[in-house]
Amino acid sequence: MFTRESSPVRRDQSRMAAALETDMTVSPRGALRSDRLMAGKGGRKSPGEGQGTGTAVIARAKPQTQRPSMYRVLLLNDDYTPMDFVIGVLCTFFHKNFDDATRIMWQVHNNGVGECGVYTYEVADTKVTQVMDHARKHQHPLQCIMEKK
Ligand code: TYC
Repeated sequence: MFTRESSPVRRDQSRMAAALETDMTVSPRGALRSDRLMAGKGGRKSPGEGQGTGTAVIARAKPQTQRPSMYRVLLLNDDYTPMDFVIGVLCTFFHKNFDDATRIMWQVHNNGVGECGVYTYEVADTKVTQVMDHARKHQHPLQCIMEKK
């Protein structure tokens, strides 16, 4: 997903290194401040610099993290898979308690589709594979799919 150079950790490390070399400080929330800004109007000036205006711009660094895309895992209705098998799937693979599993099973039975959970891509994909393998092993036509939120 990230190259060595573009990884958020590496970028943060190089930002810290740059700040150290140029007399800048890095606040925990990402703001960059120079020593002069911290000192205010009477602060230290570099040689040859005129009188400051007393105003300063503080730039907030771009956020360094991004939230992953999320995926719904769905069960589809069919006419043959036993209801207690579906409830078992919801308890085993989606960690639902019996009441929630029963409610979701009826939702699928009545409306054709129901949500088992929302996960990142790899977790959702694994759940779909586990449920499909389990249904096939027991010779039920149960279908489990994922869709991007
Ligand atoms: N419709 C099935 C039946 O009447 C029950 C069922 C519920 C099947 C949910 C699949 O995802 C499903 N036995």
